Amino acid sequence: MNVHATTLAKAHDLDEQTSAFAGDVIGDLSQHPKRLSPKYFYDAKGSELFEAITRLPEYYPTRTELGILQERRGEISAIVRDGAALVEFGAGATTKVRLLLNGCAVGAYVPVDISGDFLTAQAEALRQDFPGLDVYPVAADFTEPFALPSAVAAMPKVGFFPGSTLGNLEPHEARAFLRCACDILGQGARMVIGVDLEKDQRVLHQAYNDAAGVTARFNLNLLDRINRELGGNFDTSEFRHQAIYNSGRHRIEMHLISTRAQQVRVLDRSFLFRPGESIHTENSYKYSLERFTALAHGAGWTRRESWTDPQRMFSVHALVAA
Ligand code: AVI
Repeated sequence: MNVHATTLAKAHDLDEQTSAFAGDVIGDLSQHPKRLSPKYFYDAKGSELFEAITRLPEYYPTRTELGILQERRGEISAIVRDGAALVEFGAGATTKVRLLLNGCAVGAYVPVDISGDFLTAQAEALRQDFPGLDVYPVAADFTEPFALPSAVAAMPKVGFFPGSTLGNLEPHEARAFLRCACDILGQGARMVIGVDLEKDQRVLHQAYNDAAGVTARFNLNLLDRINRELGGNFDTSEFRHQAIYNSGRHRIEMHLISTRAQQVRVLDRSFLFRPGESIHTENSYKYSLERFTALAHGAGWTRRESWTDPQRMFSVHALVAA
């Protein structure tokens, strides 16, 4: 816990997770420009809204990646050697990993996620559907170093990082994550990773500004979460969702824009907003095959194979630890 969070925990009698959230929110809203970390999108409501996003007609990444995993399952399964421990970084819905588990004879499945409750439920569902599969959940922040369970020590390792979650990390964080994954999985390890690609800006714009307003609700839920968990008093009707493509930086940026001058309280702090002032909530980086290859290479991985859909919207890569 940082100093800020420790002080808040004492003053407001918060548990460890809530005080870390409070410390980050207060620190980030004190920045110029203001920001909030996208890792806080995923409370129960936010996870539900994200699942709804993945089913939107405009949001192509999920169904396109699933299509590639299905279409290329023979080649992708060949990357996952028999008896390997499949380590999934950030365990979301189990749809994608089920595709791999169906096609491979893995030795064990190791889902790694910060949310212990979610992991337990997910592990239980997989044990039921794949009797005999050894599942060893690890409750950890996958962007930080963590230890693999000793039961998988002797198995070859294959990382799995679908969904282009890599794109939500800043490029230096993405490199650090890939380097850390390489160290954790060890020499000779392999990795299957999904990465969203650069494309027509109109397609990107629609994917993050859907007509039904689900992405807007997902973005605004962050303010609701601050109200719920930190006693904030954000009036969410006075903020609007904005997603724009920043072509120079190859990323979709999500913002919450204050529609008027206002003052908002979070715990015992007040924050002033100018009309039109933004809280920058998320970046979603889009890669070219070349830029992704260079990023992986700089983090100790060699790209062995890549698969895309016919429209080259999304990519799945097999990496080998150099
Ligand atoms: C989880 N992540 C890869 C999503 C993305 O596309 O960057 C999160 C998201 N944000 C808005 N829509 C979806």
